[in-house]
Amino acid sequence: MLKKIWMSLLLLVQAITGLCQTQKAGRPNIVFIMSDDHAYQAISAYDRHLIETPNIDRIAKMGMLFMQASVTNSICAPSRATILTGKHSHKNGKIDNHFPFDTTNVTFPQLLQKAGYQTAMFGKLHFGNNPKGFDQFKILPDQGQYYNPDFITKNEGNIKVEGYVTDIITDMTLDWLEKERKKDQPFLLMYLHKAPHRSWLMAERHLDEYTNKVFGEPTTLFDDYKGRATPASEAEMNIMHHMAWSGDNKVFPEVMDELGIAEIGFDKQRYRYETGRFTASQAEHFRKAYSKINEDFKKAYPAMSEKDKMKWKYQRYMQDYLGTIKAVDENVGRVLDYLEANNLMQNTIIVYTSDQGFYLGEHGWFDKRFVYDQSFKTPLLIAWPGVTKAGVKSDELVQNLDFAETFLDAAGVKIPEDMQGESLVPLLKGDRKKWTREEVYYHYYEYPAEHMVNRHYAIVTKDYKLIHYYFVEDQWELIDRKKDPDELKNVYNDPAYEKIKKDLHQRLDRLRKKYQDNTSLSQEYIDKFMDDASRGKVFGVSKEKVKAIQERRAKIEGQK
Ligand code: SGN
Ligand code: CA
Repeated sequence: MLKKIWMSLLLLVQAITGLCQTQKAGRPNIVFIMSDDHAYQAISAYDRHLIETPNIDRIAKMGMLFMQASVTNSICAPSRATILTGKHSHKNGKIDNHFPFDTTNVTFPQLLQKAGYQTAMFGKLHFGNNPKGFDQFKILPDQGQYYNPDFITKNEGNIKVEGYVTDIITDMTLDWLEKERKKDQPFLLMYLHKAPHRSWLMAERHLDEYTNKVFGEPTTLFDDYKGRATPASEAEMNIMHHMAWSGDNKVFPEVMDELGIAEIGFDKQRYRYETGRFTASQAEHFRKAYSKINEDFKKAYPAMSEKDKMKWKYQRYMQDYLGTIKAVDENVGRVLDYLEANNLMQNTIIVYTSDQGFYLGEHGWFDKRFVYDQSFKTPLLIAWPGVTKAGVKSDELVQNLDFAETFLDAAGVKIPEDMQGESLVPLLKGDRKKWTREEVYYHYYEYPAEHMVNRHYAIVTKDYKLIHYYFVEDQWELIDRKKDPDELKNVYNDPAYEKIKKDLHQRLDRLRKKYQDNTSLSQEYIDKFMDDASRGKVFGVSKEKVKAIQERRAKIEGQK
């Protein structure tokens, strides 16, 4: 009897070690976690002053925290296209949120799938079409909804799920890991949150806590946009002037009527649309949580100065935005716990990132799009237990352009020659000498569009940014990143920077040649975009605005 027990124990130990060895030696699993508009300022591994995110921080504790990770084009769908294709926007064709993604592009999930990976995607994609190369997917249509969201699914058609979006995406992810994951195959799991995207509706369980918090203001909240090229002052993303009272800040429509406040921008319908999706009990909870804020606001509003209003809106913005992040952090914790409990940590690359950064009141702004730090930079935390040392920081200039090659490299799959990034595997292995990049390239296109950020391209080094706004004006900006970390001063015409400027111009030219970007947007594309914009088909732009832009463009075209 005793012998029998010993024998079975021995067999069990052999089976477990055997399993561990195959997993260790085999190709790594990839868990790619991405949220939407998550600023690095709102992750405690980077910055503790706004929120504690203990679960996201676990990834940095297990691995590497990238301090200078950035995107090539700070907007949602283009960033996702760059991630999947390993190419700059002008090469994969997805230059803005407006036109759909070209599905003839080759993406890294397709290549991994072909190489024997099991692949799944849950959450936000925002491409206007379904992802290729996935054995399973459940994605949000377009931007998706926070409460009781709809999903487009591979096998069940379109479904509506009751509950809170961040929890639901996680449930789907855990469900797949538990029930569909094939234990004999490596997997790629893309777990993609909608939060903390605008209009910032937090989960019911966080309402009471987060609607009562007070946050420190950034020093540039009252930026006057002087000392820079004109696009900073022309952008429509100022918290005071462009954030919607009801649609964003949850002032009840009847309170606005009572106070005679006009809604800002095109968001009049949104509050009703979003809250219209609530179940009766969700609606009641929401009402209750925001009642006190509305009551206090009603009393305070008549005596509020412009400055007071800005301060009030900033607090409201932070409460809601950070409230949505609380649920992201909790849910990331659930997934990490699952990986741990199921012996999946050892041979898995875990990435946490965002599709871009976000302004949390810096320069008085919300939203992104500019190459100025808070939107250009994006959080990036990577754990690869057993391969990447725990708790290290990297200052290298890595980009979302590098993911595709990193994952293919880690999986031992041949990297297509036309991909434009670099594998991060050497950095993750601690082999810094193999990493030689000293500058990165940026190009933002979506204009005229919501938030009205001019088209621009730039070279960014650790010390400087040289930026060219070219579409309606011909303007250059030079930022000294070390001396002016808040990016308040354009030193392009300062004689002290003459040599630096010349050098950066040459490097920018070389970079544009290397990536094959010549900026001359095809006339056909411009006509189509402007035509759509003037017919109200580009979200957030009016006919009048398009006309004014056409006139300014005609002027600079005439000057050429
Ligand atoms: C929506 C938001 C914008 C945001 C874009 C793009 N407006 O249109 O504020 O810049 O998405 O965001 S909203 O009133 O509809 O919330 S992205 O992350 O998808 O690129
Ligand atoms: Ca985004």
